[in-house]
Amino acid sequence: MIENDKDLRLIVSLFNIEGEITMIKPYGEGLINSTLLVTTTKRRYILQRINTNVFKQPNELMNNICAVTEYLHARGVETLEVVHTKAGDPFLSGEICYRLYVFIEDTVTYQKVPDTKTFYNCGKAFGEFQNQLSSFDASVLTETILNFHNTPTRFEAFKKALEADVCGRAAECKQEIDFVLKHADTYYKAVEGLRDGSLPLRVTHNDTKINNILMDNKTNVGRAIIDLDTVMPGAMMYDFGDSIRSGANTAAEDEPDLDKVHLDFSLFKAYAEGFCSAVKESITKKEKELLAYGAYLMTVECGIRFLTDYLSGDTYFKIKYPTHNIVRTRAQLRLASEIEENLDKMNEVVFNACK
Ligand code: ADP
Ligand code: GN1
Ligand code: MG
Repeated sequence: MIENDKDLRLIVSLFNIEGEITMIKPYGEGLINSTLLVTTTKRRYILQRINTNVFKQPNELMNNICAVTEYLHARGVETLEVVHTKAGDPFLSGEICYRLYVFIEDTVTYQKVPDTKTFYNCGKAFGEFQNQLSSFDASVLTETILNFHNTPTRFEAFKKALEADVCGRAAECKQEIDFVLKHADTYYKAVEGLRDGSLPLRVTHNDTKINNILMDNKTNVGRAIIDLDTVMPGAMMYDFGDSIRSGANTAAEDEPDLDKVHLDFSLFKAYAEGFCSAVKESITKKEKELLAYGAYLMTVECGIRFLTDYLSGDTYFKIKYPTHNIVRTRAQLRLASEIEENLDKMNEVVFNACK
């Protein structure tokens, strides 16, 4: 964040806030937007600087978020509440774009899953989110990032970055590059299913990390799904898969010691049971067959994205040190290969959970 406290206070004062600003400070651990906690004499807010390098159409992005949150709110679902500007706009646009949300109190966000029961609750909450949006008119949504989970397209972008090798980093990533190239024939199942109609197109969240869900700080039940920037039409497996990628890893997404990176099978089972309990009425046979594969796909895809960003000079994901993206890549590819080895066992869990 380049703005100083005085600038930030000025920015916040342009929104319809209650009370006088007492404090503004950085908050959260997202990799894309910059998030700040704003405290006033009356309540708390979340101020976000929208990453317009990633989200190139902030107007359309905010229209999506308003449409989805208003739809959920009208159905009594707790959701993000967009605070409009004093001029009546859903965000502050200009060279730098800001939006303000009401802070949802008495909740916690976990960076790491604390126990199986909490992860079961996450699965249930993300499954319910898909159900809640099942009648939402997806045609009003703009695709905020084109081909976001189109793994073959991500693979093409990787090959371009490899060929360009703008930072001369390819030589130090040989093993990772080989892995991604060798697995090329495993990337197509979701896009192919959506294209030929054998998989239903749903409204999906597409970024179902555990820190994108606010859990009640007393009951640990999912209260609100947040980070709605990537709510777009997609496949059910995307949401299931990205949660397993991020939550059922025994280590952090950026763990440098690969011996610590494993699929925690009991966490996988707990999430699958929670998610399937919510979608079992609507899930199709083919979706069921590909749910566990979705965990593999989202993990390998994320590895490809980190690797592409590393080869391109770290232009997309926020990094904390120069090799951060290759460390993240290694952890994702290690997890993906373990998931691949366990797919039969994982499918069995999904089938039982959907009964
Ligand atoms: P990013 O896109 O960078 O991941 P998020 O929208 O996920 O940004 O917000 C980052 C963090 O801020 C979340 O993980 C959560 O802890 C917190 N947060 C965001 N919105 C709210 C809210 N309305 N109420 C409470 N906490 C929030
Ligand atoms: C980003 O915004 P955040 O930190 O929740 C990314 C996801 C990745 C994730 C990896 C819009 O999510 O796709 O899976 O980092 N979001 C976007 O941690 O690219
Ligand atoms: Mg987030």
